[in-house]
Amino acid sequence: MTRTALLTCPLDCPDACRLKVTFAPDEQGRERLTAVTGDPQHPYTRGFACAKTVHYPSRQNHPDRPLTPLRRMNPKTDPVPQWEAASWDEALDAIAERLQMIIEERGAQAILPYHYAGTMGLMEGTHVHTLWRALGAAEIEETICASAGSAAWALGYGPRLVPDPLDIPHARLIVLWGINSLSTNSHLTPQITAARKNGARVVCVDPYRNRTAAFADTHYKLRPGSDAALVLGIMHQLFVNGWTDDAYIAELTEGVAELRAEAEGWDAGRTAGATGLTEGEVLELARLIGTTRPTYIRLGYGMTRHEFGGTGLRAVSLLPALTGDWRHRGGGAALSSGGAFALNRTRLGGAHLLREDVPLVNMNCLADALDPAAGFGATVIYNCNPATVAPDSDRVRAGLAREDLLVVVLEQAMTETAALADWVLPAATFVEHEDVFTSYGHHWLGYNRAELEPLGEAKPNTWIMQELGRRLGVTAPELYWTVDDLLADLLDTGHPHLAGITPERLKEAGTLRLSLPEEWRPYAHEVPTPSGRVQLTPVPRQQEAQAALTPDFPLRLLTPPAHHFLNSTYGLLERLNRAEGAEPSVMVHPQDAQAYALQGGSYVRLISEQGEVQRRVQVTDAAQPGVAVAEGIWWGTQAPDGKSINSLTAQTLTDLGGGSTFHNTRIRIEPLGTDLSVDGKELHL
Ligand SMILES: Nc1nc2c(c(=O)[nH]1)N[C@H]1C(S)=C(S)[C@@H](COP(=O)(O)OP(=O)(O)OC[C@H]3O[C@@H](n4cnc5c(=O)[nH]c(N)nc54)[C@H](O)[C@@H]3O)O[C@H]1N2
Ligand SMILES: Nc1nc2c(c(=O)[nH]1)N[C@H]1C(S)=C(S)[C@@H](COP(=O)(O)OP(=O)(O)OC[C@H]3O[C@@H](n4cnc5c(=O)[nH]c(N)nc54)[C@H](O)[C@@H]3O)O[C@H]1N2
Ligand SMILES: [Mo]
Repeated sequence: MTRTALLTCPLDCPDACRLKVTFAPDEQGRERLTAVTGDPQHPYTRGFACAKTVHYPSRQNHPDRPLTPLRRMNPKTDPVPQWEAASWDEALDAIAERLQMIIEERGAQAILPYHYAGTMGLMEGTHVHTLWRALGAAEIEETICASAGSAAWALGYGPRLVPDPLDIPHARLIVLWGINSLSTNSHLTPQITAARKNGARVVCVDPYRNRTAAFADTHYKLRPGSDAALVLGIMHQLFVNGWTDDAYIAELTEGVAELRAEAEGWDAGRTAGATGLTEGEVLELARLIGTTRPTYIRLGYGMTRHEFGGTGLRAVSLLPALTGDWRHRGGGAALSSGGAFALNRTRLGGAHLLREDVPLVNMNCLADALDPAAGFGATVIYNCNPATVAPDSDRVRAGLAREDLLVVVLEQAMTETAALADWVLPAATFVEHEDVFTSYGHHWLGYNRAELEPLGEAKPNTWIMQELGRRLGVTAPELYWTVDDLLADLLDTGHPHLAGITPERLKEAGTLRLSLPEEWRPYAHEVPTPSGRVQLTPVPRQQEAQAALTPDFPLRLLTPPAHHFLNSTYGLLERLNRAEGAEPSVMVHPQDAQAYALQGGSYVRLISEQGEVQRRVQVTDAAQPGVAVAEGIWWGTQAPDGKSINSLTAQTLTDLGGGSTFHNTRIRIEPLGTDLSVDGKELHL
């Protein structure tokens, strides 16, 4: 007998889809997850799951999925790990004993928890941190993705709010700015398509021709890191041509005189010079934005991944404050809807237990933190795959391989991080545990019940932390909360966005829209900043990367996500690897191919200050001269040289929010010549 259930997708994506999942018995009569699609009733998911998550059953039932605690038996520097299965008691006792020893000898701050958003569940993704705050462990700053964008948005607008995504069909101009939304926010596409049917124009601002640029009516292929210049050039035209909404500016903004003065210097000629666009393109985009109401701008966190990426995003975000688009249905700008979920987060993840004296570690600087000099004795990693996704990953891996560092990894997959663990603890998946979900792309809260018994001996993260906590004598009651306890606390705010949303109703419905006003127009009449106005100052200025291109490193490398993976999740599935092109590659423009003697289809060396990888080269005008693009955080195991693209990236932080700079790397590319084998492995030329 098959049965279906509706569950929110737990993955780190703005869509937070309502999925329809199917279970059916296998030959042993054991119920398995067999199919995933979208809930046709959900107004935003609209019945389809993305190209990746339809394959979730293959990852759920993957033969390599860890299903029992595993103890590493050979040195972590040996390339092929040997594991011995252990019981939960053996594993938890041994880990707790070692943690206790570290606490006694060096204090709990010598323990480094490391986590990100492998699951977005508020229980298994966030509340699970309670153990570390209760112990007084080091605190990891979750900066790998959204912190530059959040800090940039906060400067202008306060909390991150977005127009109702179901209003997008009312927009007449849609600008996809630094977001590859057809891949990374695919449930926006039906909204864009509906707007297009209503006559909207769709344009894309991106340094290379990605899927979204190909779909758009016009692609503005700007030089990476030049967004502030382009925005100032557009603002120049808005002011000069009187395309500003002066009533909005007068009522709800502060600092327009300074902004106007800065924009004055950015005529079309200077803007073209700085952005690599033509003067005609600058004037055309300015005219479109200046004269089309409503204009909807969708911004991606991706564009912030440069040294001055915070300022770049902030510049774009201020455009609707000059055009007044916030007041038009379907107009405005969108980065994240996270600010609309006005939950009580005071005890979420044991936030109230966090001590001020614990060391703060920026997660982008894990390579440094794992250096023996940093003094950590243990790291516990969950909801994250840093050996593949963190910058400067050769050094991250070397750190994880240290014999004197206890590495515990809670995982659903045998990732490259898990392969470097002393202990792998099998984690339950979203169909196997209960949880609560917000979204950063829409306005629905989600509740998932546990639909399936965990496979093997897998357990939810929280169970594992609770068992460690008991062994370490932690008494904080929040550590032992159930989802019901957490949910009651989260909803206990009295905030109007949660009016009428009770735990009972949410659990019954599974998905509930926030109680937003009928016509939801953020920043249209009220701005939740201390001044009550959009802050146009400090005025965004175009700044050039410190890591300037040089004759040694003449190319900028962008490393955006793949269409068929979710960060590194799904990178283990053969089928999705094939769909993505079977192996990672790098795109270079024909001019660069000629300049550096690179032959399409051949293998090349990509060399940065951090490291080197080998990839097959694609010569294509999808890239622009001087900019190479390597899509996808592939597992190193799929690469010709066994290495992740993050062997090349650096720990450099953004100007705002201490964020990551994955699109900032400077490299050179050399032909591989006749050296056809790497570490004894034949390359297929
Ligand atoms: N299929 C798929 N979907 C995903 C993910 C995935 O891995 N795969 N990851 C999820 C996660 S965690 C996130 S954070 C989001 C990320 O999704 P996006 O926000 O779309 O992020 P990126 O693809 O990194 O960057 C978007 C675009 O920014 C461009 N870009 C780079 N530098 C600049 C610049 O200086 N200016 C401008 N204007 N553009 C620039 C890149 O070329 C890229 O096309 O997607 C989520 N959704
Ligand atoms: N070069 C380059 N690097 C990047 C990026 C880029 O664009 N370019 N993007 C960056 C961005 S935006 C992000 S957000 C990060 C993402 O980096 P990560 O947060 O590491 O995301 P994933 O690679 O999806 O890995 C998440 C892991 O969590 C595990 N997981 C999922 N659910 C659970 C659970 O319930 N319990 C446990 N214990 N584990 C679970 C999954 O199996 C998976 O291995 O990568 C960053 N790295
Ligand atoms: Mo992300």
